[in-house]
Amino acid sequence: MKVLEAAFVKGFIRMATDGWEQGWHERNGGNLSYRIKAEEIGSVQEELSCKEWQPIGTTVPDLAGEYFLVTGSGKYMRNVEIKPEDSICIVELDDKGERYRTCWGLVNGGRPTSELPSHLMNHEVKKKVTNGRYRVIYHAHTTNTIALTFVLPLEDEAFTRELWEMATECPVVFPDGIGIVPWMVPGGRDIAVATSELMKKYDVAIWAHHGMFCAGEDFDMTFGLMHTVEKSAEILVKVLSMTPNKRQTIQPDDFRNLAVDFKVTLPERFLYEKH
Ligand code: 2HA
Ligand code: ZN
Repeated sequence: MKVLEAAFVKGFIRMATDGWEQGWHERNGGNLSYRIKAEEIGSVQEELSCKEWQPIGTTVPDLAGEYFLVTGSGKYMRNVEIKPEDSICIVELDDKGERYRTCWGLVNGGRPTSELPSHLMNHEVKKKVTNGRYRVIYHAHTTNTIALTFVLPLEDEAFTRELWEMATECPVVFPDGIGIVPWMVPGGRDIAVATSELMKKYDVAIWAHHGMFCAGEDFDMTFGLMHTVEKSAEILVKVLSMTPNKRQTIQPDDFRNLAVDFKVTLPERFLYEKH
């Protein structure tokens, strides 16, 4: 099968377009990666031709030998649908998880996303803690979430609780909460380590004054998660634009009751009393 005919590639391209249409991907902002299943890579083997090995910039031994579909560095999310073979690529990792090589795509040259270390370290953590279930890592420049990083304390508890309060579905969609990475230089190993540390317990990590990372099982769940968090952030921005004080909101006991009916566990550290 041709790469562009494969269902996982079509799903990847649709998600890139959806993110662009949300306004989350100005210029070359944001990046997407998918950990390809063995049978999926087998189905497109005929079209793969691998270039020379390159250093990843970090080490991901638990991903040795795996293949990923990723967006290209400097490529625009808005172009993924119209010129996928120029905008995205399939990479293979070596047997130590130290190097990658491009096996399809980026026909006009280039490298995988500048955030490859963060993507791969997040994949490595998620593969482990979900027993291989999670396959998608998504980074976007979500406007309202970024805006909140200028006014809320940069603490997991504050972001989780404030975003849970903005829509009843939120604690059900991200019951484990949200982690916050303080401002750091993007693209390198340090921010990758900080983010992947948070991914051990959360599916969402916010990079202060930059954007968001989400992890999930498939394209629908990962896009839906980012969309839900960002929608909630949009509501909070609107509320804070009207008044610094909410007149009424969802209370800690309301969340506890919701948790029972929806069969989710909501950590008590997010249900603190406010004064
Ligand atoms: O340009 O979003 O974080 C891609 C990015 C870097
Ligand atoms: Zn970014």
